[in-house]
Amino acid sequence: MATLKETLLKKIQEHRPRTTRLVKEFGDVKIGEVTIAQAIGGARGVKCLVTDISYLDPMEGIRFRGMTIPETFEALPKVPGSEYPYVEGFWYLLLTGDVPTDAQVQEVVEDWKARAQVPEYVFDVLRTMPRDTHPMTMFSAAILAMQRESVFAKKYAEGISKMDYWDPMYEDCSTLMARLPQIAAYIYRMKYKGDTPIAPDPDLDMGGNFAHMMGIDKPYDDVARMYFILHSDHESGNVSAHTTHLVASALSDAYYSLSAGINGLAGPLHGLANQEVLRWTQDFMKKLGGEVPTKEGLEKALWDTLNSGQVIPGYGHAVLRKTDPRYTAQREFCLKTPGLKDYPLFQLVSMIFEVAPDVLQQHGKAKNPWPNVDAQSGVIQWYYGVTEYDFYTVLFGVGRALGVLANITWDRALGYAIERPKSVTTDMLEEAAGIK
Ligand code: NMX
Ligand code: MLT
Repeated sequence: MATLKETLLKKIQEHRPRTTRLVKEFGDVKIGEVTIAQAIGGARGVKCLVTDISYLDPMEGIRFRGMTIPETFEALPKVPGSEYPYVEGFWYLLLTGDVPTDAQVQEVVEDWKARAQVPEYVFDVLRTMPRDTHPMTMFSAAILAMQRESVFAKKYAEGISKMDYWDPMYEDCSTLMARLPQIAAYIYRMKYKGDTPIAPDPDLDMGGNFAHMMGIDKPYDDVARMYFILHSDHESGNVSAHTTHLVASALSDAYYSLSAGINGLAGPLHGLANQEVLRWTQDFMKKLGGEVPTKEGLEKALWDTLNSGQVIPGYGHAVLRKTDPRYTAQREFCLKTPGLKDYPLFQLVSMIFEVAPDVLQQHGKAKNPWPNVDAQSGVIQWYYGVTEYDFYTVLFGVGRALGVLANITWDRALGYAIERPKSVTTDMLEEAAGIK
């Protein structure tokens, strides 16, 4: 059996001529134009990134390597006794585009175990930080602290052929993936559970081990697997993926690049929205003395939020124009899980789903009035006892690492250039508009 790395090399060698040909023979072919609104408005819809790892259709939602979310969950080998697949197998799929066999999944499981030992100094760094530091700051700092171990940085300094960059990048990315679950769980237990970290169990897969290190019983292992896979990738233009790609394009290694991407994920318009959703719903329920509100009460609260100039967290999207299938996948998990289905917080989140799209449509600003992934994810965490909602974006970050690290491995394999778009001045825009 070929190893994952051997399979990846074969895929890279097969793919390289496609990229080379496109640039050499068809480099002048236009795939879009840029308007003034796009230049000022966050480059929305500008097609200037390439990835084969996932694609986001506005109406259908995400496909990982061509597969929808249900198809992905269906196709991948499952952990024995679990309903959800190995995260390790999903990593194989993202990197190669192939659904792995059981044996191929086991190779990744074993490889990650061999790389999993988190260096002691990482815990030291975390422990020196004030305990009220946001967990995303801790997570990013822990990743950055490990940069001294980068194989890519070392090989680059020694002098390595451009054709081989992907190899040490793959090594760093695999090591990061193997270590992130323990770092995340350590932050959680140190910060919120009276400083009681739980040692990893080397007999468990990534999702199972994460649940174990969090100190939460089944089916939280399946929740972890589902959560990491759902949050992994959302093509390349979102802030965390784009930032990771941008930083890596300067040939910064995976540690520098992922830490930067995680910092972008920590923004409330991006990953932090899942914490904001919980804060918003909890504040709201508190005002009602813990009662599930009426639809009228909810509608008023939504208008109050909008009228005070704030966004409704968990709603809207820069690309999607329908309900996020990641929202639907998590909603279905709630509906099929006894206890969760009738859980008051889930009922409230479901009621927001009934009321908010109409309110947002009447408000008339958001191009997409439907919920995104963040509107649903916190409820599940809360139900299983992770009520410290500051932590939710760290969970998103462990998942997001899968996508962005697979992407930067391929970036180096295909020799993507340093990213450097061109800026213009306001005078130039006014001249282009014919008003100057
Ligand atoms: N509540 C209130 N107003 C909104 C919302 C919302 N949920 N979504 C968009 N708008 C407003 C937006 O602020 C903008 O207002 P203005 O013209 O005054 O600047 C207007 O509608 C047009 O924005 P769009 O073009 O629809 O959205 P854009 O692509 O700029 O931004 C988001 C996308 C996701 C940043 C935006 O929908 C938002 O702020 N949503 C709430 C935060 C959120 O849920 N973020 C998580 C996204 C998913 N993730 O995990 O990263
Ligand atoms: C994501 O998962 O990155 C978010 O949905 C944001 C995006 O795609 O822009």
